[in-house]
Amino acid sequence: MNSRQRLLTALNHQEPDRIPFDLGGTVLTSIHVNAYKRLRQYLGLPEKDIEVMDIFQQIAVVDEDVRQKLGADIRNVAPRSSATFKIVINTTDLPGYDFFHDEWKIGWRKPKEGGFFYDMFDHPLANATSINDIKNFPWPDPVDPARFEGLAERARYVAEDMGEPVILGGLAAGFFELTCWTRGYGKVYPDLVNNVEWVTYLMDRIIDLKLQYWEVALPMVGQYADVVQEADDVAGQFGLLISPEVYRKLIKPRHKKIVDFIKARSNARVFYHCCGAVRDIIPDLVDIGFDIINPVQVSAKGMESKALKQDFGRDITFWGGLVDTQGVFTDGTPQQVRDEVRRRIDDFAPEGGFVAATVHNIQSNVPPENIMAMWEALQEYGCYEADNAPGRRPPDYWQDYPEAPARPVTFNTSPDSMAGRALTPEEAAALFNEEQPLAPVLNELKDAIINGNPPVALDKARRALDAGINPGVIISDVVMPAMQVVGSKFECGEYFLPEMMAAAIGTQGVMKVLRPKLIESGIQPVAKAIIGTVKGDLHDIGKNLVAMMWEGAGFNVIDLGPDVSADKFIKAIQDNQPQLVGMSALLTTTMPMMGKIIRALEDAGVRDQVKILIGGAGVTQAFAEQVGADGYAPDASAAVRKAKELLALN
Ligand code: B1M
Repeated sequence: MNSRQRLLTALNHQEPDRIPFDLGGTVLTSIHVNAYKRLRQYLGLPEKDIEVMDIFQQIAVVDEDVRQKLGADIRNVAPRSSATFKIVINTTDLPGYDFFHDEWKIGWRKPKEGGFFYDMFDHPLANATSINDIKNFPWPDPVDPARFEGLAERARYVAEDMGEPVILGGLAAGFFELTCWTRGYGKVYPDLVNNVEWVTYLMDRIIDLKLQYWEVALPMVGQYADVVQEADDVAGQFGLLISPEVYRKLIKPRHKKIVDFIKARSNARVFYHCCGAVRDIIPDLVDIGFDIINPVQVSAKGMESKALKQDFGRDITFWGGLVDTQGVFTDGTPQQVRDEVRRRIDDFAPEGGFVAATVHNIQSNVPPENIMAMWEALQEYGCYEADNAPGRRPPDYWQDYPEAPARPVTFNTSPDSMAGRALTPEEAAALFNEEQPLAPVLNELKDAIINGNPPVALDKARRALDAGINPGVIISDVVMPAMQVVGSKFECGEYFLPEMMAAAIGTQGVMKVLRPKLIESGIQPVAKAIIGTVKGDLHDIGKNLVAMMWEGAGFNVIDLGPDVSADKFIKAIQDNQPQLVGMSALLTTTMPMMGKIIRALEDAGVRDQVKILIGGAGVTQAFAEQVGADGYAPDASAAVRKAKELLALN
């Protein structure tokens, strides 16, 4: 069986000779250049200049010698937008960073020191307001012939001469991702609540470009297109980022439009990449016509491999999930990696419908020993023709492995970390004193905050001040309880990211108006806090939410932004004398930076002046203890309770 037959058999939900293996076949299943260099050394392969497959993620092109040694089945033949656009890296004009703008005018930067990736810092439509701003934007040409140069011949060569499958990439990223990248995450989520017409116009403009691209690419590759790639991250560690209802109303019909368009022009299977806890909408993905789901983030909530296979294994192929890059792959022993791989194979592989790949790209901190442990376990247990094939193992099979952990990945939902418990929405609503009803303007302010309408919230706050209402009363009787209602709705799954962010942005605007008045009347904030996402890490959505929730709880918050070094934290403490320091990190590669920053605060003699609270997707209570933080909170609402507990403010 050649690689193409192997993959097609698996996609038909039948068992090939062995599980198809993907390393470097897509920009979502590859390996960071640092980990790749170490892997080559470990394999005894000659040193060479590493070709970068994707400049943003700094992942490597997996060379022929490694492909041969490891038997990789999938090869990247996608035309890439950057192929037609000359990236010019500016090394001088942004202190501390190298940067460039891509053909969508999105700005990307990489820290000069210790940077692993290029990250977005400039969103060209961040300040756009009208439909004309979208119409007049200089969009890239999706059918620029340079994009397609040599594509048909390469596809033929890969399929016929190499006997490998052809995976055709789309135009840049998914339509929702491109919406977020051009507009900015911090704007798009609230737009989904209070700027729907505008933001869906933007989505549809981007979809037009994507369809124009597919219109040319699909017939060009023709019968050789085995799989085409689409992607849109709509989930985080604990669940969807947007509610299933909003997904079904705004995103699903647009995904369907794209998939229908592709399927009307090709027999290719459609691969859909979405990180995180996506289980709740897998039936929708099947309904849309997606054939494959990636990266199958098995450590996220509800993504347990056995249950996923049981519930959806007949309808969709799992491409990923072999070993979790957030868990044992980085920190575990090779034996733990082997155990996890064996377990995932047993869960996902029976009856085909499984392509072995790590959960997302192999990150820079994964040791080569663990990569090879993964590969060896795949060789040992991933052969369908062997006696011990997945699905045909003896019943006492796991007993051979007393050390095999039931759940090899630590999950960041430790109840110990919670300061008290979240209020129910009813309890939170009862914070508004029913016996002393609020003045009408305050009632309207409350509703505007809870319903995520920032302009109305701002207007009502100004009117309340004009009516002579004390700013301290506005905060204590309206803003703080309103944000508690919002927080409790978020924690119990009634609110998702868009609703929460819209409410928090409203509160931020209100606080901006109230703060000078508070100072004038001598009212002190509850406490002063500084917060930042640690150096090397650009994930700031969660950190922003924590900052905004703290503001809503009456804290004076100084937000240092993402990519914050120890020196910057120390200076901010010295300059501002806060009682609380918040740190956020979402990457296993940047989590250790939290410990380093705490050591630096100790060395600078400022550690004892502050309480330190940490959080982020992979962070756990145990990790917080290990690095010497004072507390951990799993979400923004809990971060308010924990902060108050640490500062004894209740
Ligand atoms: Co990235 N990414 N990402 N990403 N991304 C993750 C984190 C990942 C888990 C996805 C995966 O593996 N499937 C993975 C990390 C794996 C690992 O660590 N081993 C990952 C990776 C690998 C990467 C890149 C390397 C690129 C890549 O290969 N894909 C790259 C790195 C960039 C960098 O930081 N240098 C990258 C880039 C990006 C985007 C730019 C595309 C985008 C970020 C946009 C932005 O933030 N401006 C992005 C996104 C969106 C995600 C996922 C899909 C969602 C993260 C998110 O925003 N969640 C994520 C998948 C996942 O989380 N499982 C993923 C919503 C947010 C509200 O939740 O941030 O967890 P969260 O915050 C929560 C809590 O954690 C907590 O409260 C918040 C609100 O309730 N919390 C705190 C957070 N901070 C806190 C601080 C506190 C207390 C609580 O006290 C101070």
